[in-house]
Amino acid sequence: PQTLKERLAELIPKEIDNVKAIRAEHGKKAFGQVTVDQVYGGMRGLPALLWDGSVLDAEEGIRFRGKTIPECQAELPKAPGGSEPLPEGLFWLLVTGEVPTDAQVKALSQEWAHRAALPEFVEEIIDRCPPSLHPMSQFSIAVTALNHESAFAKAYQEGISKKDYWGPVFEDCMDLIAKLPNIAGRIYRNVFGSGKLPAIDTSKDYSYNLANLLGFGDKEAFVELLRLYITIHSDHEGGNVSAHTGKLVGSALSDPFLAFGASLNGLAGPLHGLANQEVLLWLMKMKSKLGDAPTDEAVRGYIWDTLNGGQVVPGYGHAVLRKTDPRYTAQREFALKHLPNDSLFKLVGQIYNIAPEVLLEAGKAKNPWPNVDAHSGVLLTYYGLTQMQFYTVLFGVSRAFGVAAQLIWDRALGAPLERPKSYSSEAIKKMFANK
Ligand code: CMX
Repeated sequence: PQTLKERLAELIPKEIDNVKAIRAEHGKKAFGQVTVDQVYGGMRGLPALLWDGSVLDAEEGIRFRGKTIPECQAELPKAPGGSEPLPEGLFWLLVTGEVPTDAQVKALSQEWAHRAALPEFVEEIIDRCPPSLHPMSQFSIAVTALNHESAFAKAYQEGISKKDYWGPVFEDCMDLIAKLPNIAGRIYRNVFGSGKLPAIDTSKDYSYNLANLLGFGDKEAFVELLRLYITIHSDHEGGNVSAHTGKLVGSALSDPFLAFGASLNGLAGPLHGLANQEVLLWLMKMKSKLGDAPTDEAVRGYIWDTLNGGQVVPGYGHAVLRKTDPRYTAQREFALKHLPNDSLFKLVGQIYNIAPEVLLEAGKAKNPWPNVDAHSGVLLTYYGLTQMQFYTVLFGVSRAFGVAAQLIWDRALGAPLERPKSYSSEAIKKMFANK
């Protein structure tokens, strides 16, 4: 079958023409006003970035290349006997906008398996990290160190022409994604002490190998969960902290390892990816305080205590979304199918019925509904992956798919260095003094 790189080589000249035509026709048109509040307010709603893999609608949630999560579940290739989409197919979709064949997905699984080995010095770096260093810090260090092997950094030193950037960036992105399971598996086993890493099985798919490296290869339902998990966590348009950071750093022509290492440092923040760890900690504290089957009143009181303590309710709210996150819904449906009677799942469902009311009554959060992080930990816990400090690493493995797809396109389209304008408060005051 045609490889992803071959297909990409056909698509790039067409997309360059497409962008030229868009800019010729619309280049001088304005999206609208930029207000002073947006500059102080974390740039909410400011149109500022090009991102092709996915677009987020505030009401409906994410679409990957125009397809909703249920559409991806229906249309993307699956493992034999499986019912969740293979992330390999999602990556093909993010990069090309097209649904691949089973054979193309299989070839991608094999290619990633063949690229999966880590340089020895990266293994040693991970092994030297103290188990008390947060898994996300270890993850970021290891990914950054892969820059030693970057095809793009090497080609740049050798004077590669601008129009050819995308080739070695593509190679680096394929290596990046391929090597993440070995990094994640090694960190998990080092930190939580669960024995020696097995070898990658080149006949199996990416999610199986990741599950197996973590010690869960014999649990088919967990492998299915990872397929869904990676798919839904892969991409959430361009403005979120991890995606935007990767794009920004990549715009300096830092190679994909450096760019994605930076993404991971942003994902490690509690308002972003670390929220999945925070949700589980919060749930466990709630359980230990209120018992296994608390009343609605007790749960309501616990949520109020969180807010009154000046803390956020983790897993709720969103900077863009204004409805229940479809990534939450996809995980809820997985739980209804595979673990309907689990007590922690029931608690998550109970909170879903109560937290939005409380957040609305408190009156601050613009979105009282759950996001992706409100549900992921309970699924991982059910299958025995109970170490919540590791959860954001799995988010990071997934997020590489979306960031990598855009890094390839940015270099193919010759995206320039990012350099928005900043102002001091003094300058803002002066600028609007008599207006
Ligand atoms: N609990 C308590 N207060 C919340 C809240 C929540 N879940 N969500 C928003 N608020 C508060 C904000 O802290 C803010 O308070 P201040 O005015 O005192 O600063 C106010 O409501 C308005 O915020 P907003 O415009 O609704 O939300 P933002 O766009 O500023 O922030 C987010 C979005 C996600 C950081 C926020 O909703 C939050 O902190 N949620 C909890 C953490 C979380 O789940 N993060 C994961 C998001 C998904 C991901 O990236 O993985």
